[in-house]
Amino acid sequence: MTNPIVGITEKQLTAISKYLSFVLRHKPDAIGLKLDSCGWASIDELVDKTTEHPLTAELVDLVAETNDKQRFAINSNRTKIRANQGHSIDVDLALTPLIPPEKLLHGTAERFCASIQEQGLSKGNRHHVHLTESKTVAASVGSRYGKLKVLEIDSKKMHEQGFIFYRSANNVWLVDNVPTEFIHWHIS
Ligand code: HQG
Repeated sequence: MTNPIVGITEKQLTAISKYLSFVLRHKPDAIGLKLDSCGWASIDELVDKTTEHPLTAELVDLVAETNDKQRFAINSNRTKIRANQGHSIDVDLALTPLIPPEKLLHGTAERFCASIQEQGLSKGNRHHVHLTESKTVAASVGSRYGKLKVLEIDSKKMHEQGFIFYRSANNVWLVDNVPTEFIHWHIS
């Protein structure tokens, strides 16, 4: 199968993914690549120093985005890449910026909606606004505060505009805030 975006096969994508895992998790030295203390490498530098695959920045993006286990993270301005886990070299991962799905959900109560419509979703006392892929989770979170309202968030658009998303170990998506223009009100 050939990928229409860059004309590359799934098999080649897998080979590049394995190569990136090797370089970013274990042996950046093998190609003379420098990682920072959090494991990030410059995509330009990675592309420049790679000789065994026909690597481009677009291809790095594609591999990171399509990887079955989301092994890689790309920063918000798409200049850096790192492996999300599995390192044998010493890096400090903390929370990993991730590419979010196209839409995420936020469960809230109807009584908060006028304020949310005005100010967007804010994190309040928490470190982040909490979002989920699961309608069931959104419903149970929102129902804690009154009559349920589930909001749909344009997370892909937010990501494209530079918002940084994280996903906790238990699959809660986290973002600093959600301005109103990314919120859809039509569901539930
Ligand atoms: C609302 C639980 C007015 C927001 C769950 C929410 C979750 C606004 C409430 C995690 C607003 C805050 C978080 C605005 C947001 N005006 N209301 N501008 N912006 N709100 O509990 O998302 O048990 O702090 O919609 O599973 O409900 O803590 O946030 O209704 O993942 O581990 O203000 O808490 O996990 O409520 O829940 P919360 P949340 P834990």
